[in-house]
Amino acid sequence: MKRSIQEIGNILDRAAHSATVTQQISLSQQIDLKEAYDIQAVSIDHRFERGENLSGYKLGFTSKAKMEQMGVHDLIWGRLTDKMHHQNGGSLNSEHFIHPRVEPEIAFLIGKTIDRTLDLDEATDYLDGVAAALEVIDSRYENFKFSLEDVIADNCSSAAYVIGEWHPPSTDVGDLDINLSINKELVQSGNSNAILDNPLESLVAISRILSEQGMEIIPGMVVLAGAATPASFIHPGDQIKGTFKGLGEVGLSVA
Ligand code: OOG
Ligand code: MG
Repeated sequence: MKRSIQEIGNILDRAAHSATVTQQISLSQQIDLKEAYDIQAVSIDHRFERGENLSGYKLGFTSKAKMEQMGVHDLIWGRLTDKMHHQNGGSLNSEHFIHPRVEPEIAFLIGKTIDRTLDLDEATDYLDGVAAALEVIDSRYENFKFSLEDVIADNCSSAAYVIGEWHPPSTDVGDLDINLSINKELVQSGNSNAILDNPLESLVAISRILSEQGMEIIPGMVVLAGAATPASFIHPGDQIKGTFKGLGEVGLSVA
């Protein structure tokens, strides 16, 4: 039976809110990219109704490492809310997640409204800061498996994020070595240039995607550029640390 955009959005929000898996949409129904983003918007509206606020945007599959890990090969974008934001060094309650994974990211703090496609050489003019970040992703689908449309509808697996100390916008975010450790064991290592050859290209990409739809990114919002390495599963008791050359450390524990 074909379900409506509204119904699928409701199902995905319920899965996220109750931390229970749901079946991939694409196993029972074809949806196109536009419908997938419409479903994402419906599911996020439920978060807004519960009092969460839009805190920014994230990009996904901006590195080959991520595309290959998940078998999805197109850039995707999703919405972040204030409830997803956790303090640096803070703790994540594992009961609110299904099968969470962590990945290292670069975060941008927006300083000036972005309402058009930026050029790469002006991107930093729109920033108030750059920082090391960790993103926790938690697909609402069984076995963390999805098609491109499935993952977009599921708000790109967005679940939580942590941001390290902000650095001036002029700080070079290219060619930074990144290490991710769990319980002091190195689990992923990479370089920030794995993100579209330059993480600032993620900001250019989201400026184009959103402005073409008449959407703005406003001061105070955060943009996550996408992971530079594959993601690693996390479990209760884990101590997670991301170390970014030039940007410092960012950490999180799992309770
Ligand atoms: C989708 C989210 C991808 C990234 O940084 O590439 C993403 C997923 O892998 O579940 O956040
Ligand atoms: Mg990510």
